[in-house]
Amino acid sequence: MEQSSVYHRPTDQFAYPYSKDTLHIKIRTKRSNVQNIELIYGDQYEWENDHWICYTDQLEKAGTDSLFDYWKIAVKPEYRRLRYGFKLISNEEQIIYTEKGFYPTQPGDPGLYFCFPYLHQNQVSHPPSWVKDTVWYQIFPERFANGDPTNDSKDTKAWGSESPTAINYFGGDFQGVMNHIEYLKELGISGIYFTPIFKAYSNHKYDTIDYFEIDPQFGDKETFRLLVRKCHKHGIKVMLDAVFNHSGYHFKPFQDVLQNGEKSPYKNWFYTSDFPLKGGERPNYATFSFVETMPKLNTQNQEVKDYLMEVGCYWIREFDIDGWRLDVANEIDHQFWREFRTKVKAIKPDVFILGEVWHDSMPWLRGDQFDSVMNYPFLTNLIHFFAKELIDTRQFVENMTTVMQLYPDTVNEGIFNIIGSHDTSRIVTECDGRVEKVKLIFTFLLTFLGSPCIYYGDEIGLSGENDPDCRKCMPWDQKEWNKELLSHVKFLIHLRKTIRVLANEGSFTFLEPHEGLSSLAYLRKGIDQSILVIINPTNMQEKYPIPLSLKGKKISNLKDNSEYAAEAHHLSVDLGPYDYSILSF
Ligand code: ARE
Ligand code: CA
Repeated sequence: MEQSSVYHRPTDQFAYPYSKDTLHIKIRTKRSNVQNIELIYGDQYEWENDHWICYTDQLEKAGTDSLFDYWKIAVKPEYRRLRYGFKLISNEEQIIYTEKGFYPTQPGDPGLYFCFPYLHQNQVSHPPSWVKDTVWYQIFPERFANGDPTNDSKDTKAWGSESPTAINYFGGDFQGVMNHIEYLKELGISGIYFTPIFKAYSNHKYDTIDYFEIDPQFGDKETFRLLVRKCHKHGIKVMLDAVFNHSGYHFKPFQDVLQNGEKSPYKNWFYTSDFPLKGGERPNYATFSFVETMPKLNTQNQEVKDYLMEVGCYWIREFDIDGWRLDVANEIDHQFWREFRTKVKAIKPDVFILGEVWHDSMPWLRGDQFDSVMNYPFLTNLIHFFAKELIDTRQFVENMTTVMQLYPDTVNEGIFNIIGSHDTSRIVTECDGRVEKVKLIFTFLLTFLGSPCIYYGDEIGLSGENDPDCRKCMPWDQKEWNKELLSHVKFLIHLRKTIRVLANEGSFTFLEPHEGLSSLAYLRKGIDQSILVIINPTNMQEKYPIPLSLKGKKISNLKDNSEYAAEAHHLSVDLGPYDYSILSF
């Protein structure tokens, strides 16, 4: 047995409260090296005649990636306290793994074992319950629809008349969103994530001038209030973009430091050392990236904290927004986010806190800071597999398992899955215009765990290279739409909203890919319904033998509502090129 690959720590994704009385315990072993694992557990204070009372239970294999097998068990400690260890069983040996090391036989001292000291109610952390039922739609307000030409800036271009650049404007605004609420309703989305809407200098608004004012190009506070009310009336949640890592160049406190240098009362609002401030390639003050017009805010400064906390509370309190997406969230200190969570949750307990972090986000997902993160590693795998065909099905399953195993199940239930954003090239462009691939990517997105988000225009096949080309005007001339893709997306959203198993009331398991076949299959299992999704990512026909015993089950293919009872034990499904099946039984 390869002991050096065995890994567990009683924290993060390896040990966490799942509910008020249940703990999840996970452990990782070298792939295919251990055949079986039993949990040895008990209460360290429970003894009988000098003998520690402990129990054993079987762990299940939760997934496999290219390096490891992941094992999991849910356990309900009777007294909310847990001491535990693992009995690792391979063909040739079995060994006991405890916090203090490996033992040939089960030690009798609970002090040697791992410890989950006490399962407190306030340690149980799930994203707000509505998030797992939400299908999000990301809107870049400048480019969705121009509903009010009176607020257009002077050099606004005709809608879609030219390619987007870092500096041109097309007049998108809140009225434009309201004019198309029926479109959004019909699409079936139930949450909108707006990129920044506060008064700012650029067309992307990530360079804030005033955190308490709406940008006049989008409308005013009354229009925004109307927009939120209209969204809520249609069952659509509203999430805004909090740009707290940095301000814009014209933000008054920064302007004051520019003018008054050392004498400015705001000099500690930013990371400055020498004066006067100097911009250029490498400004003498901290910035986002090296962008001189985005001075980094000192979020450890109490005045900055007070100011930004009030921003976070104000838009919830006064406009009833439902969530915050946190820009460059990973570059702001954890203490700030802990205080931010406490303050905004005090105003609206089920407000959604979504961090923009492109990498392993466990340090922010312990229940004390973010509810969720934008799942860019998810997107990377989809592009490598479906779009670029760089990896085969087995590798995709393994890479996606690696991503899923980064986090506790409680996080995965609400993780913000994306197939594109305003910071990435469009999914149809990543697929070189192959809409049949885009359809499969949407199929995966909308039948996977988590809270899916559609970047505006992806549903009608809008193209675009990376920023700024991925921010084209939404075409409202339906002749420019790929209507077949649109109806496919609508169908999937409808499925997700009507089948509880898909909206995270079901578990998720990848099925072992068949040797010689490319089809991808995964199972969403609920209490009284299972959904088996099978996707053929190739341009060849495939007959996929379902490796489940379905004898006697009534099966319906939700794609075409065909029904059949499984006579034989095993069923095979015929898949055309770039085809899929969604079987319910
Ligand atoms: C402009 C240019 C870009 C250029 C950028 C950096 O258009 O081509 O790359 O400057 O110099 C906003 C605007 C952008 C603008 C930017 C700076 O929307 O158009 O870009 O301001 O003026 C990293 C950060 C992540 C950040 C991205 C952009 O980790 O937080 O970079 N995303 C947020 C917003 C952006 C916004 C800003 C930050 C600034 O979503 O829209 O940009 O407020 C890898 C790394 C990631 C990296 C990612 C993208 O995957 O792992 O960390 O994200 O690449 O570069
Ligand atoms: Ca306008």
